[in-house]
Amino acid sequence: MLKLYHNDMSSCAQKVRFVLQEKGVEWESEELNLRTGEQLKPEFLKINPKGLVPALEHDGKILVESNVIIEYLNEVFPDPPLLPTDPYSRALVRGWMKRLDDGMHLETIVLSFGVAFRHQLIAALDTDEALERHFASIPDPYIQEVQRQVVTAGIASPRFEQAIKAFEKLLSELDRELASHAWIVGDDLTLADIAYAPYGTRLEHLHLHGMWDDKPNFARWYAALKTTPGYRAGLTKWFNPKYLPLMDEAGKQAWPRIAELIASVDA
Ligand SMILES: N[C@@H](CCC(=O)N[C@@H](CS)C(=O)NCC(=O)O)C(=O)O
Repeated sequence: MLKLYHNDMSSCAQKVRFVLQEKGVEWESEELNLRTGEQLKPEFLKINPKGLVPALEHDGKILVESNVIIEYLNEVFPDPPLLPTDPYSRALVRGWMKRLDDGMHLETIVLSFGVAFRHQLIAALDTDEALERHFASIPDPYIQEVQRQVVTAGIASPRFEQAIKAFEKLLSELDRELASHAWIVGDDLTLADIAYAPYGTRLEHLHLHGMWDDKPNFARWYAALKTTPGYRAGLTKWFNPKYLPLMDEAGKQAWPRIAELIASVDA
């Protein structure tokens, strides 16, 4: 039995649902409301002490970390294969996935909070003390600090600028890579494409799709990804209409400043 602890809009959960769909396996859904802090309740902290989704339970065994989970699923359910056959290409897929864990996921948190989620937090926690209690409740001290900076200063935060620049460089690199093949590592869909799908999506939801106006290969890749059954079932089906207009509106307002930041990047 497979049970996924997840959340509708969580980027890390999106990639796991994408793989589950590609593999055609049945799974049980245990959705957590991250806004009300269900991920920090003692019963979930027993499953993932970091208080983060996704977590996968397979026949009583627990796994956390989305990239670990999708590799596991690819091994346990080999069809269709989502890793290339030759070792060098497999290593390239893992290299791309590692970059997400090495920083790009954190940069996504910076963008999401800096553009949009900060407005909801500030509205819900309307005193400095309430906001500080929220920051202090975040288990990971690094994420705590990042949230303090971008929730307080938004897109004017130097930390926000750093995140935009990191994304601009990443998208430029992906655009160059995708000039010579259909998917990130070669001509077949792999875990690398699936792992990056949620990040293109988050940028689009934050009204930052202008970031690939000058990146035709990335634009083509992202459009193709969105037509796959895995994307439709793992991402589109779960998009929460309560958040999308807020994210889009906040992004629209932030875009002129973001476009200026992008123009200053030497990618
Ligand atoms: N490296 C982890 C990151 C997991 C993570 O950051 N999950 C976010 C959703 S994408 C979460 O649970 N956030 C809860 C919170 O912010 O309290 C993974 O890849 O699974």
